[in-house]
Amino acid sequence: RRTVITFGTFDVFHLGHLRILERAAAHGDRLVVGVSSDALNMKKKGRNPVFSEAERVAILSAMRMVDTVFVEESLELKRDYIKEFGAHVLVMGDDWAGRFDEFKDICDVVYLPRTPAISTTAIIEHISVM
Ligand code: C2G
Repeated sequence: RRTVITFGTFDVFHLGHLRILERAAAHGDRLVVGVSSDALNMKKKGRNPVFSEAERVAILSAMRMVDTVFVEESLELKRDYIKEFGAHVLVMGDDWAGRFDEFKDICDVVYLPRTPAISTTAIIEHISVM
């Protein structure tokens, strides 16, 4: 059984998120998703997410291709999370290309192309000018 792990905020869940989860799931038999905590998101992006971590966890947990969801508290814990969940492959969008190559000693590391022209920021801007 091959376990895939991926990470993200998944705020204002959109088609780009759906597509990367589908493609990540296709790399194995079990998909584990680390969802950024509200505090980690504030650190990464300097703003509160639209949806709280509890809401984002609930949405991801309901996805049929997602088997396990946990809250990612820190970017520095990635190696521990990979080991804890026994992941054979780490999948991320290519906005993170090269950034997680240090984990190639314990699992495969795959970067997938992002879905073009869709982002949480663009959605927020679109709604704010309506
Ligand atoms: N994504 C995508 N296409 C888009 C938008 C996002 O494929 N149009 C992918 C990203 O590449 C990422 C995942 O969806 O793999 C989640 O995106 P974000 O919520 O923006 O994740 P991020 O905040 O970058 O968190 O430990 C790493 C992180 O916590 C990543």
